[in-house]
Amino acid sequence: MKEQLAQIKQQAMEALQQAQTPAQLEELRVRFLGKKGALTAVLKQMGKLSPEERPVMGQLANAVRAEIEEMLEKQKAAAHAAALEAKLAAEALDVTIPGKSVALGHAHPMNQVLQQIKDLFVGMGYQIVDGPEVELADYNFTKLNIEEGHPSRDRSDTFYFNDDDTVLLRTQTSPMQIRVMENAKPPICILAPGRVYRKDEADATHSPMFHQIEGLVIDEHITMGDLKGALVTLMKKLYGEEAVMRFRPHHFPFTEPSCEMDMQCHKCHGTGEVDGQVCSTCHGEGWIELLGAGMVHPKVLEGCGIDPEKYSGFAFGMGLERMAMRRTRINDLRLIFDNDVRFLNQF
Ligand code: 2NM
Repeated sequence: MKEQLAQIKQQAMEALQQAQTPAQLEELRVRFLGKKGALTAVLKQMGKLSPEERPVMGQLANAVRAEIEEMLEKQKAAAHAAALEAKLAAEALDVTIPGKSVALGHAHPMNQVLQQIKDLFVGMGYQIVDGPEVELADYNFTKLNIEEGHPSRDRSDTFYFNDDDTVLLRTQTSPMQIRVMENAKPPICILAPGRVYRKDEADATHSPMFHQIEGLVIDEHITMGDLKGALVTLMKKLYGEEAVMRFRPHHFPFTEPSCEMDMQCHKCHGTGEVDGQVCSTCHGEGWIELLGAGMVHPKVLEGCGIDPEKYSGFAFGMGLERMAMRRTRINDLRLIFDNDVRFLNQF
């Protein structure tokens, strides 16, 4: 019996040493200490012992039970600690790992320039107007003093929708100005930005769709001096107070007189040369063409129901892509339309 108890103790200790989970430990408790367990089975044989041996074996059996129970508790605590340790390791939150950065977008260079120009003109009291891209030839050409047969009405230059050439994709935003002049009484002070369309093969400087901004001011006593003031103010805001401008005579059917405005090249300061080489910014011209403008033709005013004897006005137009290309210093128009974020992220 003494050997049996020693064997139970040894088996229990070995098994408990191996056990890892609370479930395994509970199974061992039942196997060794339970009602049908190994120790109980030995105690049931106590009756066969002599009265002298009984208390000795009883004491021994109790000691074995106490030792197994102690080991059981110790292993339970260890299993519990191990489980907690594993749980903590699995749920570990490393607060020192760098966060995931969220890429921030920004306005396209075209929209940056558009917003800047709109802000400037709104500050000078202009209203922004918006209108149809599908226009009547009447508004796109005739009312702008561009008669039938004029080369700019040619089918090779304009997207027409029908055979009689009466409906088209606007080639400029000026039809919007006609619409305003027909419907509003002076003073008129508007800015018309938007898409325009011309049949051009796409290359580094041409696109069949591009953007224009046109302005129009009509009131009593408006002169070429007002035109110069507004446009020089705009360009000095865009290019800096030190920018130098010049006006050259030009011709447009819808303005008389007409002019073009240039800015002195900021790279070669008008000389056309940098270090003995032809200036790459103005191609040796010394000047950079910025926009076209003029005093609205009396025939255009009259056609819109505005008395040219009482009112006069100036108008101007510029290409937005060219403004954006000057600002970003890129020389290929297609980069503006590609929308490659690796390119756009530079601006
Ligand atoms: C330009 C150049 C010069 C212009 C004229 C008009 C209108 F409708 F008042 F007659 N709108 N825009 C104009 C004048 C446009 O673009 C280069």
